[in-house]
Amino acid sequence: MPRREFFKKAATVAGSAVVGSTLAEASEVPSTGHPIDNRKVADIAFPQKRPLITYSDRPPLLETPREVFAQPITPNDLFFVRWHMPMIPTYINPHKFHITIDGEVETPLRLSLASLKKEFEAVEITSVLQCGGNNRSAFHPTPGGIQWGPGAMGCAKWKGARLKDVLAKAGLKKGASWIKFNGLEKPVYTKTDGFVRALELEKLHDQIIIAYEMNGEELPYLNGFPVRLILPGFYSDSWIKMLSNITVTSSKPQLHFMDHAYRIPDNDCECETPDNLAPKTKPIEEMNVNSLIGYPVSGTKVKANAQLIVRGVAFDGGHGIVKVEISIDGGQSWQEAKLDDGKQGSYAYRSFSHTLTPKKSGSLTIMAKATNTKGETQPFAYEVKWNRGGYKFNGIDEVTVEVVA
Ligand SMILES: Nc1nc2c(c(=O)[nH]1)N[C@H]1C(S)=C(S)[C@@H](COP(=O)(O)O)O[C@H]1N2
Ligand SMILES: [Mo]
Repeated sequence: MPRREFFKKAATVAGSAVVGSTLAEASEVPSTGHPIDNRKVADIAFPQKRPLITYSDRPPLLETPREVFAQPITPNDLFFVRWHMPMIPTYINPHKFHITIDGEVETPLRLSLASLKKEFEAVEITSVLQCGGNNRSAFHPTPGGIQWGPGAMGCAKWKGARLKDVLAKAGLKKGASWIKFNGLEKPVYTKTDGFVRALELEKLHDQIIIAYEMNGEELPYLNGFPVRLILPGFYSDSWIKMLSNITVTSSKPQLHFMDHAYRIPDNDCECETPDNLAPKTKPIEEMNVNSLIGYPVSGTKVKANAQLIVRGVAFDGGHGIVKVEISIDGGQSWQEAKLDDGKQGSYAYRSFSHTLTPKKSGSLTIMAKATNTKGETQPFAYEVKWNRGGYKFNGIDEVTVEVVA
C-alpha cells in the first residue's frame, strides 16, 4: 500500500478510537492507530503490591503501568495480576501445602513444598510472562474481555524444580500423553468450570519448571504463592498459579479453558473478521515478537535540543531479539537502538536504549519495533490482524511526548 494511503487509513482508525483523535490530529506525524495511554493506577494497593491499574478487585485484575518497562526485570510488587475465579484461598500454610501428581503414573506423589525444594535440582530461568490478551484494547473493533493496555506482562527470574524431574519421579505409564494442571482457587458456583489447563506431553522440555521463587523471593500471593508453573516462551494462560494438582492422562482432556478460550484462528494469517469468523481454531501458545517503550511515557514534557534517552524492552517466544529500531517520523525511517548484553537469556526481556535530540517544540511521536533471530518483526498497529479473542497484539509501539522550548 502506498505510504499516503496507509497513513490516511491509519488516521481513520485513530479517529474512530475512543480517545485517539485529539492527540493524533495535534501531531505532525500521522498516527498509526495505536491507542493513547490513558490508564491511571488505583489509589489503593492489594497486599504485597504497589498501586496498579485496576480493572476488577474480585477477582483481582491488575495491570502494570508502562513506566515499569524501562527496566528489564519487573519487580514483584509491580507485577500484573490476572485470575479467572473470585474464590482464591485467603490463607495457605506453606508447611501444610502439598502438590499431588496422579493419573497415568506408576507412583502417585504428594509433595510438600519442602520436598519440592529439597528432592529436586533447583533451576533458575529468567522469562517473560505475558497474557495472550495483553494490549487487547488496541484491536479495532475491540474484542470482548479485559481491556488490557500493554502492561499485562512482566519479566522475572523464576526458580524451581523441573516439571520433567517431578514427572520422572512419579514414573509415566505407557500411553501417558497429556498433563493437566489445577490451582487452588474455586469458582463461585460448583457448576462453573474451574480454571484447569493441559499440556501435551510432547511439548514438555527442560525449561518448564514448578517455581517457588520469583526474583529471589517467595511468589507474591496474587502471582501464585506458593508454587506456579513456568512455561517459557508461551503466553501465560497455562502458567497455572497456586498449582496443587498435576494429573497425567492418556488422551486429550476436555476442558472449557482449553477448548473454548485462549484460541486463535487456525489459518496462515491467524486472522478473521467479525462477520467471517474462522471455522477452526488452535491454542495461542508461542509468543510473537513484541516491544514496549518504558520511558518516556505519553504526555511527558521533554526539552527541545536536549538529549532524551528512550528506554524499553523487547522479547519473543524464545528465539531471541536481534534488533530494536526507533522512529520519530511515523515509521518512514528507523534508527537502531542499543541492546543490553542479552545475558538474561532468550526468554527474558532484552532491554534497549536510544538517545535522540528533539529539535522542534510540539508533540513528538516515538515508535519502537523489534526483530527476532528468525527475521520476524512487528507490524504497524493498524496492520495487526484481528481475531475475536483479541490475542497476540504486537503492533509497533508508540508514545507521544510534548517537546517544550
Ligand atoms: N490458578 C490460576 N492460574 C492462572 C490463572 C488463573 O486464573 N488461575 N490465569 C492464567 C492467566 S490467563 C494469566 S494471564 C496468568 C497471570 O499471571 P499473574 O497473575 O501472575 O500475572 O496466570 C495464569 N495462571
Ligand atoms: Mo491471560
